[in-house]
Amino acid sequence: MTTLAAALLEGLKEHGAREIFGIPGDFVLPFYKAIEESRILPHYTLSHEPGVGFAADAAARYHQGLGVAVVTYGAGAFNLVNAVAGAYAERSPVVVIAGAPGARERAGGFLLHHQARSIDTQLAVFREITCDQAVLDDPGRAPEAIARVLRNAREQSLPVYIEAPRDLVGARTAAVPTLACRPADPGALAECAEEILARLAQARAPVMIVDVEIRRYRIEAKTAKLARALELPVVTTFTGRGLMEEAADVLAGTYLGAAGHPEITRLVEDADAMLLLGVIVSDTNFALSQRQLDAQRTMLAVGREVRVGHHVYRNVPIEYLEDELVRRTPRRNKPAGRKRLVLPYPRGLAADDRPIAPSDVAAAINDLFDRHGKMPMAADMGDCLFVAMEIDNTALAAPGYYAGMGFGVPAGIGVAVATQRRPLVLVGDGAFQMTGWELGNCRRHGLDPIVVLLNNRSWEMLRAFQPESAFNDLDDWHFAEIAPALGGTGERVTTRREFAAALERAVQNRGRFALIEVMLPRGRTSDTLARFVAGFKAVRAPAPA
Ligand code: TPP
Repeated sequence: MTTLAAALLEGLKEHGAREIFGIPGDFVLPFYKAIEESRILPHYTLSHEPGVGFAADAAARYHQGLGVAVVTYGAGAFNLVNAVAGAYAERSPVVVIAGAPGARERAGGFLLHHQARSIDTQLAVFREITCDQAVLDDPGRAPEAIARVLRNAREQSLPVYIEAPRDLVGARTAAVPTLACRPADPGALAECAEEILARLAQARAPVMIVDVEIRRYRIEAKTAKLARALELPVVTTFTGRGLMEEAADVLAGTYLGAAGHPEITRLVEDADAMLLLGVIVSDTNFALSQRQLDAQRTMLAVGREVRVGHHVYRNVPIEYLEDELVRRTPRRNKPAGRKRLVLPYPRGLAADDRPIAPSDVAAAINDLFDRHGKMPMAADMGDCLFVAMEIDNTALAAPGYYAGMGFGVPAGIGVAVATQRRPLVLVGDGAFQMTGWELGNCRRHGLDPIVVLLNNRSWEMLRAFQPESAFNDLDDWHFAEIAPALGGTGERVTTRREFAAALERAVQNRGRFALIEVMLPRGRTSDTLARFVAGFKAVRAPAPA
């Protein structure tokens, strides 16, 4: 026998959690005490629950286990909703553990502080954005409920919700069993693989498109092996940017439709068979296509389901499908030797006294990575995410589909904790206004991210869509000056020479976060965002009468 709190913590660890992010409150204080005193998992408190959620999400994306966010009832949990919605949208398995009133309080007749409508409104809200929920109000049944919920988080790669009433965290209970993920239905698997291979054999110009699930299920290497076996060129989606960093021999680049490199766009749009693995079929990934994703040429594996044309195969997890496809593909003696696409990412930035343009940021970072090796990256929403598309394909956590601002800095903290490496964060000034303060927690936690803040004093991405609106003008907050007070170093740079030098200094200077505030003119975006906006406007333009 153990306590409910210890059983939950051990269960989390067994199912792949490596750390906890959170903010305590009275309804979760007893559980927080157990977190601290048991030392089962390390914990990191941050300043605001959205940051907690983003950090847990990014950590899950990087270490491919479970992210954990622990918050108090109501005020804490509701503050986490947006981050968990984003994790759901982008299939990141974040475990939300929320404190809750105890049984006596529930029946006491008072409205309870932090309560919104009914006591269970919180549970109802999280039902919408998690794939399974457990309320631990019965210590006898709790281990089984925890096991089911954690298995589902792993199996579906989606967030789950666990509510821990504060009067029961010390109750005696048994250990949480570890339930294995359910395997594929063998009949469906065989038929599905056969149909896919038959279609690929007929195809003149097939392509493989990969997205977030292949990282969530730790199958990037397996996917590369499949691409080699099938001799398929591979592209990532926008949300999948940074995948298969280690498989440069098969990965051509990122498909951005009208905004992307024309050769990659042709590879996808001229394809007569597309094998989409773990792909979120969203507007950010496909709206700029000149051609519909018609069922005729599409084979899509996502969410343990495979659609081939109009056929749907249920209970076929993607990793089983990939193994089966490799198993059924005869090995050729001599690979066909397809010509590899080598895309020209900008580099070799002139360190002169000209003002910095957004795309110069990408060139300077490519140069930095050439000199010192790549760093794991996190990016926010805004032009910074399009700048990231101009950096060599590098592991990246970013909200490419949900597109919520405020992700970048706390995600960088999550990446630093998950990888134990120094991350590079890209963020705009609007997004930094939302969650940049979380940098103040780096010193306490021994983290030293490099943050490149693109300050155009503007919600520039919105201006790009609607240039006539003055409300997109922001003030100049002089962020670099705030950095020392938060425990880091700050530099404001305006020329390309200053920026290159500041990046180099940041790399040399370990032990505290480095904030480089890159001053950019309003009205100027990266080349990739400019193409994205133009493509988007063209798609939305009314058809000629
Ligand atoms: N609120 C949230 C949480 N997420 C959003 N995506 C938006 C609002 C709408 N939005 C999209 S881009 C953007 C806004 C407000 C402006 C981003 O500004 P900034 O971070 O400075 O980056 P920039 O566009 O200037 O590159």
